[in-house]
Amino acid sequence: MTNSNLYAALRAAFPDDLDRVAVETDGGLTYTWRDLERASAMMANLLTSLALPPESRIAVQVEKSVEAMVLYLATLRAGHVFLPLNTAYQAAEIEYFIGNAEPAVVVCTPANFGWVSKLAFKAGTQNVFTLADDVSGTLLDRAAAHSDVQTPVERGVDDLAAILYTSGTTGRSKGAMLTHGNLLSNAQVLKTYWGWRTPEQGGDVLIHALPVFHVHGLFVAIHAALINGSSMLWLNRFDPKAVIAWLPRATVFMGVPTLYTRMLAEPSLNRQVCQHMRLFISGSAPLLLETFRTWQQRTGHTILERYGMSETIMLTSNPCLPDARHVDAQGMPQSERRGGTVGFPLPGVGLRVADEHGVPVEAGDIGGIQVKGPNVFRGYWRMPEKTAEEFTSDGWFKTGDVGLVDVQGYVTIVGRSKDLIISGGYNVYPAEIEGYINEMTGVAESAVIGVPHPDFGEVGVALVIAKSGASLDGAAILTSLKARLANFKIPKACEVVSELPRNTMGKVQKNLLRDTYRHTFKS
Ligand code: MLC
Ligand code: AMP
Repeated sequence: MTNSNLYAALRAAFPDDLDRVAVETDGGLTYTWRDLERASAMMANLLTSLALPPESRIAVQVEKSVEAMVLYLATLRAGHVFLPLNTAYQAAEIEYFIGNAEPAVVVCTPANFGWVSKLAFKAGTQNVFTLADDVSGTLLDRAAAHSDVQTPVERGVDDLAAILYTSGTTGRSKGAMLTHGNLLSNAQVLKTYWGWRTPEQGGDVLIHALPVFHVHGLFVAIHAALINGSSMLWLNRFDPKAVIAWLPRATVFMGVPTLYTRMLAEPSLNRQVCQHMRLFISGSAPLLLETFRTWQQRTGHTILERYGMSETIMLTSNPCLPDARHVDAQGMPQSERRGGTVGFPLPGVGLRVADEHGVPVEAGDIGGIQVKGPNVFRGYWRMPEKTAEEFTSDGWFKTGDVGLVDVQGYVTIVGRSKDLIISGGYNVYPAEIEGYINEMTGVAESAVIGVPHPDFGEVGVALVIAKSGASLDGAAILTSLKARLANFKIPKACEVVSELPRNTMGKVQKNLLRDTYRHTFKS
């Protein structure tokens, strides 16, 4: 039997010369391919020494660092399940994730050790380590005592590799279970589709500026670099000036639209600094046509937009060659990268658009996007009913995105059937925020809507009705939310109103509210 452990496939792509630099950080650190191999072996051996049952969850809430990536690789090697958590999550959010996932190991920042370890021990976790973003912490201290040689544990394609929590439109967050096969198949498809150049072909160099606790930074970016033996220029925090300064040494950049708008605000972004670049990739949120065009004019590059989600990794992508003047190896003209679209379904990914009865619609007609393929997740962690609800009877996953496929096959996303705000590439579920607001003293009801925002693309605005006789203050509501929820979930404005528009069924008409408040942050 061949070992389908994802790490084995990534490792097989490392360059022959392991002493070459694999990662260089903006903090001045360099890591060779040998460093990645040895450090992840030591951490994997530490995990193995804990004698955990197979597929134990390793929950990780740490600041971005190369060591955090190494911990991910070590978890794969040891055959356990990586469970990354956004550093913005606060105690109530973390308590839920730990209680739901029952991790065998929790890794947190030294600063959070006090409260995180208390929650973890209460939930039955026996091992809590710390990891800081300055190459320190008990995880590294303990790993240092272990051998730097390790053979990746045998895993099959259907074995779990990671759980990513994604909030539900109703109820609590759901853990999307991704397998070694899901992750590897997607990485292999993107390797070819995006034309990654092997080290022998001159190699690609990726600027890694995204967080490493979501699909984009953790899977798409890291897998792409490792499975191509490509080196990374690594920033622990996105900084537009630092990215621009690195462009002349790089060939590929991946970002959410906010990163592109922030870079466009820098006068130092011009054609010359982008000359060496091969590919600018955008995803996780809609890229405005205005950004797409302005980027083209300023840099001479056409951003490649793609579409994916936690449950499926990458689904569609615009073509690798930027315009129709290019021909393929058979001399056939290529399709161009088309702004406002997310391109074509990736090879192996089935994508169809269905009406409200689940019947596939004609090309050009709008409906719900459904997908199928080796990239589609195994289900939601311990939620078989939720899993069943999200799949059609013939096995298609309902993405909750609304869109169309045109006659040429381009996919366009026009909206979402799920009540979701995507802010700077992070998902915010209004139902969760409304739940917190509704519990506050004096609140009768609330509605949270997404409105356009020049920096984050979309942000939340809360509209709150007071109970009769109560007096409420929007700013105080936001302050109270800040103490309890991750900062990116906090609405950017809160208004106390006397009523909310409703339809005949009594349901709040959020579309009308979105219309009323659409100019709150944009003229
Ligand atoms: C920070 N803030 C946000 C926010 N990020 N508010 C709304 N949305 C966000 N995304 C808050 C801060 O807490 C702060 O509030 C205020 O906004 C200003 O913060 P900032 O200093 O400007 O933010 P910064 O730290 O620079 O972060 C912005 C960012 C970050 C864009 C760099 O949000 C980011 O890295 N986004 C990428 C998300 C991502 O990787 N998504 C991929 C998901 S995977 P205060 O009150 O504290 O001042 C996926 C699948 C797929 O979707 O297809 O890829
Ligand atoms: P997440 O659950 O965080 O993985 O977010 C996935 C969601 O992000 C998708 O269901 C889409 O709604 C959205 N998304 C990802 N990429 C794009 C894109 N290029 N354009 C529009 N929406 C996107």
